[in-house]
Amino acid sequence: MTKSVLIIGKPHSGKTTFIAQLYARLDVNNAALKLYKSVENLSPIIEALSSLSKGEEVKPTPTDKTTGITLPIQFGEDMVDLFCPDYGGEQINNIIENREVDEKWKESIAQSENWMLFIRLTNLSTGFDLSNKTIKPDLVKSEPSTLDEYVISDQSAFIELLQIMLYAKGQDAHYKNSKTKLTIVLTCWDEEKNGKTPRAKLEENLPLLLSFIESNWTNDKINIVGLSALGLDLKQPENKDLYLAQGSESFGFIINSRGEEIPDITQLISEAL
Ligand SMILES: Nc1nc2c(ncn2[C@@H]2O[C@H](COP(=O)(O)OP(=O)(O)OP(=O)(O)O)[C@@H](O)[C@H]2O)c(=O)[nH]1
Ligand SMILES: [Mg+2]
Repeated sequence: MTKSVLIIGKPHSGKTTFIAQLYARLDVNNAALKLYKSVENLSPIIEALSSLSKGEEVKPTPTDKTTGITLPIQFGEDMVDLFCPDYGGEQINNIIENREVDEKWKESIAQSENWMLFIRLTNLSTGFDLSNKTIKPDLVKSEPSTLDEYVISDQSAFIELLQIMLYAKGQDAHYKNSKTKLTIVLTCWDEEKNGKTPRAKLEENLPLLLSFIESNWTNDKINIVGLSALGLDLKQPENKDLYLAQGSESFGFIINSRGEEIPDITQLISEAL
């Protein structure tokens, strides 16, 4: 059986890091999910794997690059060939800006019944918000072009994106989506400092998005989780040493919907399928 998990994420949201760490973990055979044979083509993530093995951060994926790897996973009784696409996150910004999906994206959207939306809360742009701006009188008198250029907030952008994707999928807007499972993944969870559940975090930071999701998906098809694919911040030299000593596959965790920490990132895939 072939399945595709469509990872959707803006630039810098942690897509490539997750895919590389997922493979590293599966490869050492120390996780809930297992590979039933070896991966045929590792070239799309070889650079990321090499960086992580040296305790270094992975490099951004160029915008025009679309790759992905197929992971042959033993999932209970089934053998699932799981395709995880990887691409430059700027492609997501282009979809939102141009309000259209190209043929490649149409195909990916059509083929996948499992979407994972990666959101890095510490990296969100809030856009122009009159309620938290002090506008100086001389600025109001000046030409409109000198005011901030209007850009939509990330919250509105995510809602637009999901609407565009649902349309591309052919979802009837009169009904809640009960076919395509949506996992909201709050990435870089090690940067979050309090013990709230992922849903509470989403509600605090992106309440409109949460409301949109809950109005457009049936409850059994939504899951909101936290992910730290690295487990810690590799910008800290002492963490780099830990990676060198123990191997990148020893790190990373997810936070399930109940707020419990699970030290096995492969379980994100079990939850998303
Ligand atoms: N602290 C922390 N940093 C992370 C984690 N995952 C990724 N990062 C960092 O976030 C940055 C972006 O990660 P990438 O995996 O390149 O993100 P991406 O979504 O593939 O980005 P593009 O390729 O530009 O679309 C890198 O500097 C990573 O080291 C994590 O779990 N914790
Ligand atoms: Mg990338």
